[in-house]
Amino acid sequence: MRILIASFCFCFAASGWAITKPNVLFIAIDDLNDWVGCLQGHPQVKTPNIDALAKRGVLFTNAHCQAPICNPSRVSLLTGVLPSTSGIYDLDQPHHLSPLLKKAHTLPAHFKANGYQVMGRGKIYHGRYKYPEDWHDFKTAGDARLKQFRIKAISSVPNIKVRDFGPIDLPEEEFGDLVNARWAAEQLKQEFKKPFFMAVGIRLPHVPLYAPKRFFGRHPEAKVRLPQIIKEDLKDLPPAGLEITRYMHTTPLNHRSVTQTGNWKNAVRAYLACTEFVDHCVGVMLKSLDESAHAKNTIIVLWSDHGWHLGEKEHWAKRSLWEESTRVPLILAGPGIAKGTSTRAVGLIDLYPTLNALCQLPAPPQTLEGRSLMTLLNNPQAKWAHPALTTFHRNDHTLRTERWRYIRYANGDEELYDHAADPNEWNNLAKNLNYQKIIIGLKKKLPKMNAQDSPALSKKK
Ligand SMILES: [Ca+2]
Ligand SMILES: [Ca+2]
Repeated sequence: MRILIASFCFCFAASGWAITKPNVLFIAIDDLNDWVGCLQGHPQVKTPNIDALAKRGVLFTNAHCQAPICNPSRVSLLTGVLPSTSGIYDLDQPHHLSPLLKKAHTLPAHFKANGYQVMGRGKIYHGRYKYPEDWHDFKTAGDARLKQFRIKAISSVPNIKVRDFGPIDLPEEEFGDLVNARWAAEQLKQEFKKPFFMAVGIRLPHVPLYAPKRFFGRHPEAKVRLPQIIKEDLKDLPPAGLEITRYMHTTPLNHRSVTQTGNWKNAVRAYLACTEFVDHCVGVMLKSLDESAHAKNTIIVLWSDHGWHLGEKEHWAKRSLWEESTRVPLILAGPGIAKGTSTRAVGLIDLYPTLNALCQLPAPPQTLEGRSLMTLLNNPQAKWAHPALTTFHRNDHTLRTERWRYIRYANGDEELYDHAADPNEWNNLAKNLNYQKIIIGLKKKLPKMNAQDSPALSKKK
């Protein structure tokens, strides 16, 4: 009840005392792993603005995406429905083609249907459909960053194209992420007749890993620290796990190419620089919010759609069921939210019911499969018995609890890691008989339903 009351600001309106619902500033980051200061994923990254945000709300240090690639992760978060229920597992399956989600409200649509002013910029939905009907005001800014690799690659990795990385000599004002952050900063100075839901989707550190030069200057190549890996790490992986590490071998950004051309440090450096540029953009928005009339009545949510490998398990980018791909930054701050750190295993899918609760919105037409995080927003270390589920294509699943990661691939292959002893997931315990009880217990929590693939764009005329 304490939370409920605190979530509202009582103010005097012309008609008498009225309840003003909290605003929502919804910051989506693309492909940001745990290389954020407050998550301690990399010892050199400096993200003072995200860290400051974490201190004023609840930082979830064990939050996971529901799919380790953009579209299914975002659809799941934005509709509150698991990939294994919707059948949306890949990039080319927009939610409007899903029979199950036809009548669903996405988060922006739900806020719009319930009296909010709904605005957005940048990447919120994945893909070419922008769903303008879900917003009062939505635009995508151009991004000069997307021209550079077509003109000339910066890195020396062969055929790198869109996966290129390095500093580019363009004015910061031409980076779409800063354009969008400044748009949000301007909007936040305005008054609104209704409570607002403002979504800003930041494109970096998605490839190409280009950031303004000054962000690279902070990380001289010689001083860059590589992620910790061990030589024999792949030896205890089952065939399905090995198959995943090989996926990226068919793209130009693969471990052999990066290491044989001497680019590992350069790539790590670019990811650090891009992440710090993202943090700068987040800071632009938060500074404006703090100086605005909305400072005290705005809930801030910051999340990333999945993580990213930079050589761990000889793997690059996303598309795995390991910690590097599933773990994401997740922070909620604002009225009605305690300050603290939660180590409970939670999912991005929990955001929809959480925002519904914080803003007292009615249930949407679809059945939400996440759980409201209100208990943890009140007491970050409250009891929480639920594992976080991530799915990669049909029936390849992983469950993360506070201690364990259990992976079960569609062909029955398994991996089990004990994070209490092995935070890098080096030692696969799935075949060790001492852990069979743990596996049996976790296996029961896998989804009972594994929906067939939802229609894909390429299959529809
Ligand atoms: Ca992404
Ligand atoms: Ca291993």
